[in-house]
Order: sequence, then structure tokens, then C-alpha cells
Amino acid sequence: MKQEDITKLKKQSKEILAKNTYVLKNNGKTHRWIVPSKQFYVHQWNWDSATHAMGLVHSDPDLAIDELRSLVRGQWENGLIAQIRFNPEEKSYFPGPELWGTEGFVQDNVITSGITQPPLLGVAVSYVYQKLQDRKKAQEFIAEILPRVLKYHEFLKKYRDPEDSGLLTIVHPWESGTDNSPRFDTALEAIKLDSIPESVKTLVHEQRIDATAGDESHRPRMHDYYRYMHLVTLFKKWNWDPQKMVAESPFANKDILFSSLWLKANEDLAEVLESLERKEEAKKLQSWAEQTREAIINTWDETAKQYSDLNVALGKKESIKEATIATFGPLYAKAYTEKQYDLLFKKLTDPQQFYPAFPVPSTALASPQFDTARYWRGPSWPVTNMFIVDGLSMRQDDLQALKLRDEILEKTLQTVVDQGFFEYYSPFGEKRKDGGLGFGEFSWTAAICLYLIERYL
Ligand code: 2M8
Repeated sequence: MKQEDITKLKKQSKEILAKNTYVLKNNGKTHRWIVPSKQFYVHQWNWDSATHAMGLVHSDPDLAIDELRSLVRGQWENGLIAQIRFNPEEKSYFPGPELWGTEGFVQDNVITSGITQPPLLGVAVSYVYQKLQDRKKAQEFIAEILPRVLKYHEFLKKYRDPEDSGLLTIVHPWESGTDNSPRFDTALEAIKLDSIPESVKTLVHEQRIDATAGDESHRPRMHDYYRYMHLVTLFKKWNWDPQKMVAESPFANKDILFSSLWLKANEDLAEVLESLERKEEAKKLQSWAEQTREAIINTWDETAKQYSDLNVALGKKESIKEATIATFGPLYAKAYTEKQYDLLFKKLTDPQQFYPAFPVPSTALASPQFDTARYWRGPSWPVTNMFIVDGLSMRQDDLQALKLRDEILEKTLQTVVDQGFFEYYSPFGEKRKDGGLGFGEFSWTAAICLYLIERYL
């Protein structure tokens, strides 16, 4: 990459993150957090914030700390750190705070949604702790944040893996982060549209704004939104009982990507605990990580040559064969046998599947469900590329892996230079009139550029 492009990318990334930062003064305290994009996502999102902090720690460590501090501030009594922490100054996102019925769980005046997102937070906390140059600040940061993150992990282990299988259950596609992925289609279709109350459908019709704020052909379809809101309404009726949500939700998925991040977060946090001489806690997290590693490896499907999610809704146990980006999650967590790695590498570099002009598409090109523009059904995303780049880079003596890493890294950064800071991009590298796909001026695209430049260039 040209040095001038790198310099420009860094400058623009910082500007986008600054523009998307909110500052709120409350009871004499100042709170700061970053929203994903002012064009639509005007609150704070869990795994987006983790990437924001990882990108910012090198250039604005105080903002990186504030970002994580603000996210964990809304942690529930039971340990949940939610998918969305609502922004009291903004009203324009659907479903907004008034639709979740979570007021009873508010801590420190922060209203949140009632579900979670992939647990990248632990990875971010460890990374920020490691990279903070001011070690006094690092110790204060870890003393403040670590108890919350460990409590969140206790929540996830207790409620999302009640059978102690090592694989974590998500109860809503929004919890996967890859919301509209075709790997959820069959499970969602089992929720019959005529079983969804008319009031829910009317609410979605009247209040959904993403498809008008953005391009309708990039967003989930109406029937997906009916089901998304149906699940929210059910959980609200159950007063967000975490046990019931897993046992009785019509959508429950043992998710490979979520579990891979859980594994990586546990290992990274175990390392932090180890360095703090908290050996017993480190051992516990390391053993959770090992258990998940083995469980992920065991989901390998020899025919599809990939890891598989498991639909566990209402007592089911159905392995999901859809070829999506989730199967590369285990690269990031080093959860593979060498034989599986070789097959994954082959899949990842296959131009008919996952290696078009701008890899890595969120769904295999050969899948009948592939869609160039609709979110998580085909487009390439910087966040999943970051996992793959980091994952390949863990294979220190494997020249082929490192070469592929450099290629994906370069293509990711170059695409942002050519098309701007979008939410996602066409895997064929074509540019729309105004740039990439989804919403623009996107924070995690900016933060991931900063992170990748800092780590690899
Ligand atoms: C997208 O999800 C939100 C719901 O959480 C939405 O579409 O309204 C996903 O891409 C998710 O992974 C991401 O965290 C969020 C904000 O960038 O947007």
C-alpha cells in the first residue's frame, strides 16, 4: 500500500470516530461513547465498541477506555452486558428503548436492550490493557473493568451453556452479530408467520425505519423483522428470564462464531489474570476455553467440510450446513485440527466460494442464498476480515497462511481507500455511485483500519 494512502486512512479513521463520539454530562460526570453510524445506528453496540477500543487504544487511549467503561456501565444485576446501550439523546432507531420493557433492569440510569452480542469484549479489554503505555492507567482500567467482564462471562457460562457443552446458545439472530445470515433461515422459517400476533406485525410496519433510512435491498426482509420483533416481544413477556429465554425460545442456536469469540476472550482474559497472579481464576477461564475448543472441533462436518451451528430450539438438535463466514470463526480461536485447517484454507481461497475480488464474503458465492448486497447474506465485512487476518497471523511459521493474511489485509484497507468507510462492501469489488454498501461513515470500519495498520503495517 502507498504510504500516502495509509496516512490518509489513519487521518480519516480518526475523524470518523471523533464525529461519531457522543459526550454526555450527567451528575457532574462526563460519559463518552461511540455510535456505529449517525446515519442509522445512533446508540452504542456491544461488539462494535470492542473494535472501537481496539482501534483507538494506540491513538486516543482515554477514549478507548471511556468507550468500554460506557458499555459496561449498563451491566445488569445478573451479569448481562447487552447488545445495545441506548443513547438518551436519540430517538430514531427501531426498536428503540421503549419497546424492550427492560426498565426494571436499569443500572446507573442506563437503558439497554435485553439480549447480548458476540463476546468480543474480553478480547478488547485484554488488548487495551496490554497496549496502554501508561501502566498506572492500565492498572486502574483493569481494576475497574475486569470484574464486570468476568461477571459477564459467568452469566454467559451459566445461562448460555446450561448443559455445559462448551458451545454457547444465542436466542436471537441479533445476538449472532451476523443477523441476517442464511444459516438461520430454516430455524426462522419454523416460526410460522401466522403464529406472530398482528400487533407485532403492525408495529414493525409502522415503526421500522432501517429500510427507508438506507437502501431496502441491503436490509433484512419484512418477514425477518416480524420474527426479530416477535422474539423480542416474547422475551419481554417472560420478563427477560435468562433460563426461560434459552429453554423456551423458538430460536436457539449453538453458534460457532459466537463460541469462537467466547473461546478467544476466555484465553485472553486468562492471560491477564495470570499476569495479575490470579491463578485460580485464570485456570477456570482456560478450562472453559479448552472445553469450547474441543466442542468446536467436534462440530466439524465431514461432508460439508465446515464447522456447523446447531439448532437447539425447543429440544431440537439439528446441525446447520449453510456455508457462511461463521465457519472461519475457529481460525481466530485456533480451534481446529491441522487436517481441518487445511480444508478451511482450501475453502477460504476457493474463488467459487470465499475468494472473489474482495474477500471474504459473508456467505459462500456458490450458495443459493448468496446475495451481493443484502446484509450478512454475501457482502464482505471488515470485522470478519479482522478475525481472519488475526487468525492466519497466529500461524507463525506457515508462509502460505501469512501470505494470504497479507493479501486479505491489503485488500481490506485498499477497499476502504477506494470506496470510503462503509458498513460492508460488494465481494466483487464493484463500487456504487457513492461508495460501499449499507450505511456510511461507519465507526468499526474506521477502528478496524486503525487496528490493522497499527498491528501489521
Ligand atoms: C447490525 O445489527 C443491528 C441490530 O443489532 C441492526 O441491523 O439494526 C449488525 O451488523 C450487528 O452485527 C452490528 O453490531 C450492528 C451495529 O453495527 O448492526
